[in-house]
Amino acid sequence: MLYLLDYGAGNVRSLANSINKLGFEFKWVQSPEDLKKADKLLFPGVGAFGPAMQSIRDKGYAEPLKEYIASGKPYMGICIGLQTLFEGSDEAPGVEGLGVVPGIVSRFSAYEQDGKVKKSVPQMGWNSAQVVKTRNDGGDQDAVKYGFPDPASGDMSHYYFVHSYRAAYQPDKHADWVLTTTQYGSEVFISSIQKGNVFATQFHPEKSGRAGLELLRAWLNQPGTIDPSKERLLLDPLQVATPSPQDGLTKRIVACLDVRSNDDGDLVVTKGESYDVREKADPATPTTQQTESSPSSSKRKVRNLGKPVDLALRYYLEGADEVTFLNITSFRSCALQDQPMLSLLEAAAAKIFVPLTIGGGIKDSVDPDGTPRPAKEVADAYFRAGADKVSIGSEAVFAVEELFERAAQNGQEGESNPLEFNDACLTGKTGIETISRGYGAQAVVVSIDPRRVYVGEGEQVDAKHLPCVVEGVKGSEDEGKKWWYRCTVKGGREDRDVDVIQLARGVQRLGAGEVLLNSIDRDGSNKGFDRQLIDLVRASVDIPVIASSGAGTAQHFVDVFTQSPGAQGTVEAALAAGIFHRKECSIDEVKSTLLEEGFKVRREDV
Ligand code: 1PR
Repeated sequence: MLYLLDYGAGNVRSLANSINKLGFEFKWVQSPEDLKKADKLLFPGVGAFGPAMQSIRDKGYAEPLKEYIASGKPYMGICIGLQTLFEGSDEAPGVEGLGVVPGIVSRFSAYEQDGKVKKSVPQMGWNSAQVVKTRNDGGDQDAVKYGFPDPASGDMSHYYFVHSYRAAYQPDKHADWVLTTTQYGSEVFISSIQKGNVFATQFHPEKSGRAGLELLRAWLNQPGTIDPSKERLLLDPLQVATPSPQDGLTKRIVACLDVRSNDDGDLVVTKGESYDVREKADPATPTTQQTESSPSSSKRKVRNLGKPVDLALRYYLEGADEVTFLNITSFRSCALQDQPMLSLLEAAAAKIFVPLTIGGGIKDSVDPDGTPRPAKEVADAYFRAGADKVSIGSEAVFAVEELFERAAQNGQEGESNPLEFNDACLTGKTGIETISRGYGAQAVVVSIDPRRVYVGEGEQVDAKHLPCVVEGVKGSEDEGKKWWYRCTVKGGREDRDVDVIQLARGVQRLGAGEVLLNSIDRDGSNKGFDRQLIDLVRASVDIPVIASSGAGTAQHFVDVFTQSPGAQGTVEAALAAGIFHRKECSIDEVKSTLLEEGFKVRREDV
């Protein structure tokens, strides 16, 4: 019997879904005794090294786990399930790992080439894996193990990685453990290990589309104990440790579904222009400005672009690297009571094997019966339903406002960069902090809804927002204009006195792992992404940034992924909604154009 070890820290639903999809059955490990009963054991892990090891020890799993591994029966670890096999991790100094593989896991460096090149940490996205070892399994000399493509075939499969810590590849220590290596920036790390019955991947096969499912299928189908003496090295491990000029990380294309109830009460995918998701008013009806909250809005119908799960499945099959659902009216209700979004997510996670993000209403709330629901509890429900990341909008702005207030109280008023705020400014209680602690920074996205604030001739901008002021590019429609980017809450309905740089840095300081950068001005405009906004935020933080709002053509994706002169890097992902919903441009067309322009993208027949 196959057993799955859920130590209670992460989203194991997706793995369970993939196993079901492949036609296998499994049981959950409920007690240390179950580890003795298992014939095959899978240890998936998201989250952080410290809490994972702590939980394994508290539940009495550590020794039985080591005994199971020593028994020769098939064992597979995923992500933290790989890292815990090592002796320890810099993520949790002093916490002992299982010590099966020699070495200590450590953090990616955010800067390379003497600080000239910046790379985002965590590594989030699709990267390749180079097989460096294979097994002579009695005849088929070059059989490649565990579903990885044969290195000689030229097949470049991609797998989904999301991690800040990695086991750097050290040939003297790991030559007989390493199965594949992967390069991020100039760092070569172990992306999978295998020795005898032990197999583990740093990436998430359950989130890696067809390539990942093939890998899981191969492991699930393998007969039994493996004799390590029959394994042999295929390549020279020393050679593999030398970085190539470029890493294999692809640019991610994210399909976004804004979800809300329409006027008949059905949950639909909608799409707005500058966040107004209702049909345009009859031109005969005079209105001043059409906004979602304008008096005429309720008379206009909510645009209905389709059913959320159907549309999400279409995007998965068309090659989306990620799918994001945003519950855009969540501010009206309590998310935990909002069962339709939970069941929507459950249905999507059963069919879609790429990362799913859910946003809207991830905040501290109170049930109608008075039961308090901290943001972490709301997020727990979404992770259990199949989310890989949660996206926080309004609450992130409030949390950063409070962060600035505490910094001022703590004598840091002279310091304007939240990345420099000391630990005394943190309460550890905000949604970003609690969710990041429980699930890891990579599981926390902050969705920013900024709006341009134009500065008229002779007008002054508050000194704190001066770093955020930009001028229109010569020759563009903005030439001669000056503006800064103000953050909003409640889907653009309320302005706050926080700019995008303050917010992006503040949320990174609180523990967010990624920024989803929208633009109210560009939303639904088809004019292309707001490059100045994106460069401003990209240069302010070290975490990955997803560019969003305004995509109208495949060329717009090329533009946004092309580094601006003088910039240290560009975004790693771009999101679009309208063009995909209206079939004006397909995901495949975007990827073909990017490939033609020399960008790395993931392509596969799902
Ligand atoms: O504040 O934590 O409850 O989260 C609410 C979430 O809902 C936020 O992420 C916020 O961005 C989103 N939201 C709220 N109102 C709207 C709206 O449209 N009325 N949608 C809204 C934001 C922006 C993108 C859109 C891109 C790409 N939509 O999601 O998909 O702009 O569009 P395009 O490619 O068609 O230009 P909380």
